[in-house]
Amino acid sequence: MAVRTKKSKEKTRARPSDNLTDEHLLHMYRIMMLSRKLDERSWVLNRQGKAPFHISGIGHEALQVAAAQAIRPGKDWVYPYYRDLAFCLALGMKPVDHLYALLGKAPDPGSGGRQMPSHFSSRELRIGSVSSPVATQVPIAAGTAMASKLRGLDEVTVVCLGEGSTSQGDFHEGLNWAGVHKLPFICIVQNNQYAISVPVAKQMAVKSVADRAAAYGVKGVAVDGNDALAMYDVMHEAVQRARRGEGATLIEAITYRLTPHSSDDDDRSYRSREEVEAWKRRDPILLFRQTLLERGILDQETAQAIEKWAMDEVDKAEMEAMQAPYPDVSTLEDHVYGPLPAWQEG
Ligand SMILES: Cc1ncc(C[n+]2csc(CCOP(=O)(O)OP(=O)(O)O)c2C)c(N)n1
Ligand SMILES: [Mg+2]
Repeated sequence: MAVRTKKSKEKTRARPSDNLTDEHLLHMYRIMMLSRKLDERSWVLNRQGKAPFHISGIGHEALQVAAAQAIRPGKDWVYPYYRDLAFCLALGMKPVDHLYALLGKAPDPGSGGRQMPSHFSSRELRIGSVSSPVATQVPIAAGTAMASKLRGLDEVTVVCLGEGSTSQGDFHEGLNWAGVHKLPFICIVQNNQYAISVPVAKQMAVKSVADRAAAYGVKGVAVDGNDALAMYDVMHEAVQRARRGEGATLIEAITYRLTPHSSDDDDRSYRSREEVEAWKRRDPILLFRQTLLERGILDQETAQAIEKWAMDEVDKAEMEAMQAPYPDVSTLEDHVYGPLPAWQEG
C-alpha cells in the first residue's frame, strides 16, 4: 500500500495548510463526520428496504472536504461524481437533500425524486449535475472553465471522477481542451484502486493517473488522498495556479473505497478481506482525528460531542425526509416526454 506523495519532499517548506486555523480544521472534521454518519445511515435505509440503492463515499471523505476547503463555495464551479457526498456537504448541501434523493421524495432539489440517488446538483452552490455515464462531466467542466476565462471572471472549475473513468474518451478530450486553452480547471481523480471489480492495474498501463496529465500539457500531481492536509496543500496550489492563469492541474488523490461499489455489489468476489482491513486502518477520518488530537486541537470529549452532533443532524434529516411526500403521480411524465407539437395535438 505504498503511496507516492509530494509530502515527503516538502516537509521543510511552509505548507498552505499551515494557514488553516483551528476552527477551519474542526469544521473540516465535523463535515467528514457528518458525511460518514449520513452515508452509514443511507446503507441502513437501503438494507431496511426503504432506499432502493446507495452508492457510498466512505473512505473518500478527507480528500473531498480538503478540496472543498480550498475553493469558494457558490463562486467556483464543481462537477462532482457519485461518491462526492462529503464534497457536496462541505460546499453547503444539506443532509436532508441527500436523503430526499435517496428515498425518491418530491423535495429532492436535484430532480424532484426522479434521479438515481447521489446525482447531486445545486444551481445556488454551483454544483453541476452528476451524469450517470462516467466521465461525461469532464468536457462539460472544461467548457465551464473556458466560459469563465472568456468572460474574464475569477472562477475555478473543479471536476471529480474515479480512476477507472479515466479510460473513457471524455476524460482525455476534457483534459486536452483544458491544456490547450490553459483553463482555470482542476481535475481530481479519486483513485480508490477499483472500478467496480476491475483493479487499477487492469485499467491502465501507466503507474499513476497523474502521469496521464503530461500528454495534455497539464500539471499532474499524485497525493495521499487519506491525508486531508496533504490534499489541501496540493489543491490550494492548483487553485492558485488556476487563478494566476497558469492553467490546469490533474490531482490524483490516492484512496480506497472501504465499502462495496454500491448497495448491489458484493466485493468479496474480487478483493480479500485482509486488503480491506489493511486500508481500514488508514481510514482518513481516523487519521485526521489523530492529527487533531496530537496537535491539541481536539480532545476525546470534543470528538465525542462532534460525533453526537453528526448523529443528531442525521436523525433530524431522516425524520424530515421520511415525512416528505413522494412526487405526485400527475407529474409522472415530467422531464421524460416533451409537449406534443401543435400539429399532433387533438
Ligand atoms: C460510460 C459508462 N460506462 C460504464 C458505466 C458503469 N459504471 C458505473 S460506475 C463504474 C466504475 C467506475 O469506476 P471508477 O471510475 O474507478 O470510480 P469509482 O466507482 O471506483 O469511484 C462503471 C464501469 C457507466 N456508468 N458509464
Ligand atoms: Mg475507482
